[in-house]
Amino acid sequence: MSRPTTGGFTKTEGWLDWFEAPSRPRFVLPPGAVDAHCHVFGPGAEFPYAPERKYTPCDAGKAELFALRDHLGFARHVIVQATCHGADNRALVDACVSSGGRARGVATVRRSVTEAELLALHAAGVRGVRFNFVKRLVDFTPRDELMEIASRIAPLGWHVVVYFEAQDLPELWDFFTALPTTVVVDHMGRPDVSQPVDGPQFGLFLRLLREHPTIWSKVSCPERLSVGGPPALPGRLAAGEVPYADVVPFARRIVEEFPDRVLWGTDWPHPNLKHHMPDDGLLVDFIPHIAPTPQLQRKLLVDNPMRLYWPEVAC
Ligand code: 0GY
Repeated sequence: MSRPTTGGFTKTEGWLDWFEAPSRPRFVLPPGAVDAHCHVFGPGAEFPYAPERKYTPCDAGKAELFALRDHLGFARHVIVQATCHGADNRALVDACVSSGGRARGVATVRRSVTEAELLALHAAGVRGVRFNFVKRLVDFTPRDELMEIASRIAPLGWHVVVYFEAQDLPELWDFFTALPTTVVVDHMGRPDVSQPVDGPQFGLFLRLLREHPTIWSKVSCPERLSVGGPPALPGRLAAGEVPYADVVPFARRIVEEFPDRVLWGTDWPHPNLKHHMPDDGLLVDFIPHIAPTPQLQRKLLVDNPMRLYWPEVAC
């Protein structure tokens, strides 16, 4: 079914809307689980998309996000500013404020942001900023501007979320390791999962985590990273089928070696997927394959995100 983008915005051609009726996961999430990476898009009529955006998504507002949270069984979520909203965080702030304390945010800000604006974002629930280095999504921002922003948000206790592609890690290494905050890497630094898990590309990312205990990783987005593609049948798994099996060794390696520095998220509403839209219920069923014990699941889904986003709440 088509959900046209509103507010005079037309979706990017070929845009895939989110999965209409996600299955109920077989994996039962631990109480208090956090979806630590999701987005809101607009709606464009209320929260216009940024002029500098590289794509125009379908509208995907807070009501649909909250419904998905409840359907999948999450207690809380972390809403990450998507590039289609640039540094206009109003949709994210509105969702956080409307969530009754169940959402935190990761914003995008420019060098021109004022102290009062940062404090207002904090009051709304923002706990981090996102620096995006994926060239198809953003124009280049000078590193000194990003470093200045990082030094200004550090006293608030915020962290920096970084999004980049694996081939760019060598060039970004010195910048990441100089950041004065905790650094959270989106989607495992986007490894090429057709390369060996013990190969040099993923090895470099593991080395980054080993040598820098302030760097964390989201073990998210198997649907984006998989070369093998989605499960054969929409909405259910065949007997013994592992969803996005080719991504499992990568994510599991990180979870097992760095259990206290990993986060997981749905990435709903899944921007820029060209070939298939994942069933979010099956994405949840990916979790026990990468975090095979209740202890690892609890760290990944509850303890770690709570420490980073809700430190004031005792788990
Ligand atoms: C993601 C991935 C993507 C997009 C964005 O902010 C964004 O536009 O993050 C992508 O296209 O790979 O995490 O949502």
